[in-house]
Amino acid sequence: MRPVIGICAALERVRWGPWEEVVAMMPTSYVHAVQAAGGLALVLPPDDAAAADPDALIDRLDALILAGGADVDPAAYGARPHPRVGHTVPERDRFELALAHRALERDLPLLGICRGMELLNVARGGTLVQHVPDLVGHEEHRHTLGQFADHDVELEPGSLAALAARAERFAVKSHHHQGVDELGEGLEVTGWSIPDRLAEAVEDPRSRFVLGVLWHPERDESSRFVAALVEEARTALPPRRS
Ligand SMILES: [Mn+2]
Repeated sequence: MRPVIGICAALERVRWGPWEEVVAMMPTSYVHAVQAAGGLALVLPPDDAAAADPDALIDRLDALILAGGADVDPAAYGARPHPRVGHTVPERDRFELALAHRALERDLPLLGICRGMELLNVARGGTLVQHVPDLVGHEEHRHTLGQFADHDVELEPGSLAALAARAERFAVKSHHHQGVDELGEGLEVTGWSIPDRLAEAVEDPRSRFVLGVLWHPERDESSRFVAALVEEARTALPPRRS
């Protein structure tokens, strides 16, 4: 049986062919990374009924990916918007936060990528740096629209992040606007950008597999992060309601 990996869709206004409308979408890089690892990718559009009753959806999943995209609404962590905060999608925030809360309670394997790592931190009560250049003084985590900035990361030896990567220092594809400010409850920082030491990986050592990375492993065929999630989903028993 292929483990079912839910991937939370983005909601964006998109133009293609003769059409322009709001689309629930997911780059195929995420889908292909799941499929290449032997998982069945299920793209999940925001759904207020599922946000109100996340079990109905989580019962059908073996793991969850919180994907990249728009900035999380600062209201979600009690902050006022920074002048440089990007556009936000409250319907997506509502859905993903509800799903993340319940997935964490049920110890469903969870991988947060970029925005997804930020959302994981907010789901655990943490806050975000709304404009990373304020913190590091440069634009090297997102220097060009539509292109990745490459920087190295260093991972804590023995952490889930390092075990998933099978490496402790390597180059990553970075394109993020925000980062972790106050760390969420139960999370530990296990990865840092080089040389500016921004928190780039967080995990919950008390969970089966709860990991967030600020870079884009799904866009890197040599990366093992998505495969590690699929392997965990395949080997473990389905998570139980309680
Ligand atoms: Mn970065």
